[in-house]
Amino acid sequence: MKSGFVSIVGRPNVGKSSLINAILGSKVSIVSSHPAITRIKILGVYNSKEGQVVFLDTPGFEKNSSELAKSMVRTIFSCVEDSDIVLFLLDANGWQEYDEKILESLKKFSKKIILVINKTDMLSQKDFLLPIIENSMSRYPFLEVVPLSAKKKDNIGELLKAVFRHLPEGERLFPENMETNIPLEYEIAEIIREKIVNSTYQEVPQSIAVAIEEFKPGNKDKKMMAIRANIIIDRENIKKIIIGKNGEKLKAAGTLARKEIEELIGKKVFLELWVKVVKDWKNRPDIFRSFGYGNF
Ligand SMILES: Nc1nc2c(ncn2[C@@H]2O[C@H](COP(=O)(O)OP(=O)(O)OP(=O)(O)O)[C@@H](O)[C@H]2O)c(=O)[nH]1
Ligand SMILES: [Mg+2]
Repeated sequence: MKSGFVSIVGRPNVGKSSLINAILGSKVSIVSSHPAITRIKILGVYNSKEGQVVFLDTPGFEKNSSELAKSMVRTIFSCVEDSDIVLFLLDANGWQEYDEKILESLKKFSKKIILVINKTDMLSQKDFLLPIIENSMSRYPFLEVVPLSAKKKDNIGELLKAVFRHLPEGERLFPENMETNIPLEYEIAEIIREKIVNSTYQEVPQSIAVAIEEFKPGNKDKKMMAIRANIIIDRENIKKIIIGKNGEKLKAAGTLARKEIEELIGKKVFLELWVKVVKDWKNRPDIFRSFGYGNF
């Protein structure tokens, strides 16, 4: 039997969270068309008859110098350090300067790296992969190169085969029925954040955090769960972007979140959302750690 840790690393928006979800066949990590969304080291446990792979979804390397971004980089490096294999994600547009920089920063760990070229569904011809693969081989002694589409769940099986080829012998690291490491409260906060983030644009998504304030059985109906969450933003002028005209945007995002949380916990949910300004929260580790970012 084989087992080990496999971290998923790459620039923001390359599809890391989509990949861990595609591998597990269920959503453990939130996905957005906006960059720099993942803030938690997310663990996804994959079991098969060959063994157990513990995948680690990591934040994308954010390009700013906030304390949050620094903490995210520490999270990424600690995941890489703990890994038996690293999956380095590139997208089907090929190498960009920022991908090169990230790969450069990983070299000091001397890890076994599999190069994953994601978003192949965006290529009009598979031939376009060849120059990318050729151009990759001189950059690092990659164990293998696996093109795939996380979104279309295409070629995921080939990636798993490649991972098992290089994984060390070992016993299970986690119970077989454990899928992820995130406490339910944070999982709920992440679902809410995904819906809010996906209803905004430009630089707003990166300014949003979600904190669960209350999570308890409903007062009147004990079978219901009452959840009160604060949507934290770092400046006042974002408030109207999130809330929208007559509160419509927040209401729509809240409805989507409520439905997904109901599915997750198997109970009806009463969801109350409040928008709150916490100035400069991204530079206040005591605060963003309480949201779960950089923890676990
Ligand atoms: N066309 C296409 N889009 C994809 C694929 N995989 C991911 N995406 C899209 O790319 C965007 C980013 O996906 P994520 O999975 O959130 O990317 P990420 O690398 O986790 O991003 P950060 O957490 O911000 O670092 C989303 O809009 C996804 O739907 C793919 O295989 N094909
Ligand atoms: Mg992500």
